[in-house]
Amino acid sequence: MPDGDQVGFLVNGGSLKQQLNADLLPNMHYTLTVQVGDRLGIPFADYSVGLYANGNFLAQALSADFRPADGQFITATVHYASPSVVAPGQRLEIRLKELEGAMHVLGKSDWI
Ligand SMILES: [Ca+2]
Repeated sequence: MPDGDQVGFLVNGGSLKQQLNADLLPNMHYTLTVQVGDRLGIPFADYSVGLYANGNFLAQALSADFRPADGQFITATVHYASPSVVAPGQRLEIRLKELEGAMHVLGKSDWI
């Protein structure tokens, strides 16, 4: 299992949310990395890893771009550059979502 401070397991259309202890700031470049694993011998379907602020979508990584091999992990990366002006008090949130049933996402997230 790769290093990280959050671990989750998704199956049958499940989703995970993690609200961060941080608000969206202007003129920032955010990088979120998530280790996504494909459980050995079990079919893998699609997932998304999204970054949100105050419930509003900012950026995401999709399984079309980051697809692990069977029994392996891959690092999915989400980048977001915030504009020069943002409304204050927008809490950042990570959403990890399985888009189809019959898959397993093992996610670990790290902020760089
Ligand atoms: Ca598999």
